[in-house]
Amino acid sequence: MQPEKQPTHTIAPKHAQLSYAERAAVCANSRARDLLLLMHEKQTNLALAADVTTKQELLALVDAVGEHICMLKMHIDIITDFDQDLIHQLRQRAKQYRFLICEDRKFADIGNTSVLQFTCGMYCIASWADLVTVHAIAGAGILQALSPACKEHECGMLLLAHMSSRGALITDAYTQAVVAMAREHATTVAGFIVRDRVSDDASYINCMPGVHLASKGDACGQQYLTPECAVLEHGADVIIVGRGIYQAADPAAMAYTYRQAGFEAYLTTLLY
Ligand code: S5P
Repeated sequence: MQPEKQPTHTIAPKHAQLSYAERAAVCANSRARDLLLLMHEKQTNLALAADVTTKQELLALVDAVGEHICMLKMHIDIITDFDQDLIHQLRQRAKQYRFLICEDRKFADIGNTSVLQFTCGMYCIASWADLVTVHAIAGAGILQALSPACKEHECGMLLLAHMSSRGALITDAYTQAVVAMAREHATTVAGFIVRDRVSDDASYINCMPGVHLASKGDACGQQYLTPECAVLEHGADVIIVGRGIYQAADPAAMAYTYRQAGFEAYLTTLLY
């Protein structure tokens, strides 16, 4: 099934933009380029937040929605029966369905420790992740340390510029400092995790979690936007959807619905 190609929205987007393909041509980071090209060719800006806790559930979910997503975002440390075969199977599926794998590790320690967390331990994230999430809270050192390690392992960093949860402590000044730090590491930063687009620099991908079609939030402070609102009003390039998809009665059909909503909203941004 392919999504409709013609936009159906009448809301004017806040952020007119270049197409994914045009942006891929100006990316300094190779993973950002890969992701934008894939989004363009596969016609999807949907990322799945696959927060399930067993290998079987994860692989079944990926088989159900793989054809609809551009990125699989995972928390590998919540899998109770993790083994190396899981990584092997996920990499196979990433090739088969064509998506990038983001390990949402949210590195936040001093640089030296973050590199050890990235390259060592039972998960050995550096050996399989295309993208990883990073908090810049520790200061410039975390990026100075992670950047060469990411380059060596051909992994792109997504910096947390905002958080979607109510009462998040991130201020505007913090966000601006994160964007400035990204400029120092243009070849290894693929983009940002945002609530509102933080940079009109076409080479960075603005990834937005906290997206749900039917809910406004959860009991623990999560806050949701609809896909249309995320893309048209908040400038998302990639919408990240978890429970909205994997808790649905039919995750594949729901992923298709989110995919259509997200991609049509993107097409609308190209009209302005
Ligand atoms: O600010 C954030 C950043 C992230 S990466 N807010 C988030 O919700 N996330 C992640 O997005 C979170 O860790 C989870 O994996 C996903 C949202 O899941 P959902 O079930 O609420 O859609």
